[in-house]
Amino acid sequence: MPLESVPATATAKRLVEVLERDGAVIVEGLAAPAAMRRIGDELAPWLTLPIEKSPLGNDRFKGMKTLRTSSLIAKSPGCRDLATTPRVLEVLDRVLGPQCATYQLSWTQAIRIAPGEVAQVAHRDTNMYPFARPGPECFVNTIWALTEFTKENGGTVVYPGSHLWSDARVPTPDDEVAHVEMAPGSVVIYYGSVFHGGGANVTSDRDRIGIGLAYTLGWLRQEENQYLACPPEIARDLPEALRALIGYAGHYPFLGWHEGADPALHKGAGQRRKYATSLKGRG
Ligand SMILES: O=C(O)CCC(=O)C(=O)O
Ligand SMILES: [Fe+2]
Repeated sequence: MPLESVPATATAKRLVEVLERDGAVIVEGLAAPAAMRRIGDELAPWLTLPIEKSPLGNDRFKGMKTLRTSSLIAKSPGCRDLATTPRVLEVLDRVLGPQCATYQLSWTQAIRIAPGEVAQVAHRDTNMYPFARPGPECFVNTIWALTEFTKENGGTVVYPGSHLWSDARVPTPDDEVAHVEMAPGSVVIYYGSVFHGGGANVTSDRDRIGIGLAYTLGWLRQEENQYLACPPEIARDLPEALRALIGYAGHYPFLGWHEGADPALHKGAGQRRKYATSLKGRG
């Protein structure tokens, strides 16, 4: 079964409607092919390494024929633009916004699945947090197509609707799966609570490369250590909104301070956003 694909003109409200139903949605052509080519060039020193040189592709979960390179905000100015794509931020405002005052980048990773790779084990990215499911969303992932994604070359596998499953339920061969098929510049947005995984690459000669940028609530620990991935020497020159998204900012009321002050607020610049709602009593 295909996952619903919507055009880049679709509103954030529409995207969230599909996300609430399926846990995932494809947005076609949200980035220009030229922007993706630029990212490919910027990341070429890492992406063109032989698979065996990947520091991360060395177990069954990360893949034996999968090359992963992280720290994308530091490595690729083009990825900075992807991370702050307005339509994606509008979706995050709606999905993560109610659970936090501000959300943040969680992990960044280019994932190259080479021919012969087997399917990654289906999982929920939210399993790293001890929240009961189903429940309020705390994690949203985006994977942008740098190459074409097909069922054959390892397009992400998603179990539509599985974000609504209870903690006890895991995928079985009887469950319906969707294969993410999309052109370079398109993006699949999915909830961290939806079961998914990288697909098997059964081609003989076509790598699949995706740019993964994930987001989480501002008061949860980020998956990738963003302060090591993008140290102050680099972060200092980034646009303020991006710097705050990485985590160089406080979260209401006083999380993440440095020398007693919110690192993102200049003297007299006012207060950071407060919680919109309280989670107390919600489950
Ligand atoms: O590469 C993909 O399509 C998905 C990767 C993934 O889900 C993960 O590494 O957590
Ligand atoms: Fe995942």
